[in-house]
Amino acid sequence: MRIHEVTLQEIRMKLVAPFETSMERTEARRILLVQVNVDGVTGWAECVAGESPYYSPEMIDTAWFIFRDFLWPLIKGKEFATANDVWDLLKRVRGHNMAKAALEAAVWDAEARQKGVPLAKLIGGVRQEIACGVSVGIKESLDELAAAVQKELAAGYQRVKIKIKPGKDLELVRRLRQDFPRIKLMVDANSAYTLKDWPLLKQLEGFYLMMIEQPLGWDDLYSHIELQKRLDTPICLDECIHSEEQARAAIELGACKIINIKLGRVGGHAVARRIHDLCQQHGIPVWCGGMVESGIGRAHNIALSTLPNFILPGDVSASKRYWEEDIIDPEVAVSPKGTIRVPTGPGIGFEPRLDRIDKLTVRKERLA
Ligand code: OSB
Ligand code: MG
Repeated sequence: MRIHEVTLQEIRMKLVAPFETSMERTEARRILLVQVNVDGVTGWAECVAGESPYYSPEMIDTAWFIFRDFLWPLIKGKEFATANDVWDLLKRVRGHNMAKAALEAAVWDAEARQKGVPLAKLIGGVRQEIACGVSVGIKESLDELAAAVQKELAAGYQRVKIKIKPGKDLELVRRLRQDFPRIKLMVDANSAYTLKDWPLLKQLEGFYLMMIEQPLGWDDLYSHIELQKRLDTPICLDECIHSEEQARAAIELGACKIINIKLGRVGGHAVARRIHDLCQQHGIPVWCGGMVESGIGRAHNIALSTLPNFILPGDVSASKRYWEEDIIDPEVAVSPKGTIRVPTGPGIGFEPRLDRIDKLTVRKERLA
């Protein structure tokens, strides 16, 4: 296989409602889409880097720059046997996993399309449908939060994650447990606490949460090890797990009991699968995280979620939770039991709507 041409394009999409975390409030996304031409077959992926370097050091502009000036020259003109080999071709560049993942995942889509098989099958997936949860952002009031959760439960979602931050934590969870005593509930702090806050995090244990996601520093395994020793509730790591080596260290050192795998954060399907396998060998359940993706990123997340150890509901939810109109056909829909059916067509199994994508495009660059 050889990549003959790459197209980068930035689209702007307004969210149906603002999404607020301990890091920032987002009203519209700037999304980098990647199209590769692999031996005449087109593959698509989305770079999940955000508008700011607040979740990870990467953001859309660094991703675009690294992609064009460093990743593309490493792979341009190179022959490789499968998409699984792309990661190694890029290894001279350190970090920039979201940029690498976008390139790698687009090649996986092209390979699956070229072979006429669903991407889920090609990466070793085993499920026909995946279990869905939602990530609910920070709201103005407790009533507003409870109403938002009620709406998601009515739509069928199997578990609810809420975002928390200092000052907006215990009372949120207390209120939701009052209104919804039996739901699968978890919290995500996006690194808003330090180890000194452990007594407060300990108090959350009274509300039988499924897990507490990334409470402490984005790159601080040590503090999570110390915290997990003091908590019975499982810690789930997100930001900290950006490589197979970090995953191994986190598992062996007891920094977490669950891992959230995000394609972009770990650098693509090949590494995601290796982390998945490692977790499976150690009895660590995984689930697929989200990055407020358009349909193209969402489609890759659906494929990833079909691997056997994705046994907990992920943050992969319906297009209409985010967008008035998505950029794929069909849109991602969730059943009343909170599942998404895995498409059976070749590649990601959803067709990018080229006319709509072009209308939303604010910047486009061809690399050849
Ligand atoms: O921590 O999982 C996170 C969104 C942006 C950055 C980080 C996170 C999130 C989410 C949203 O929780 C998940 C989604 O619905 O796509
Ligand atoms: Mg998270």
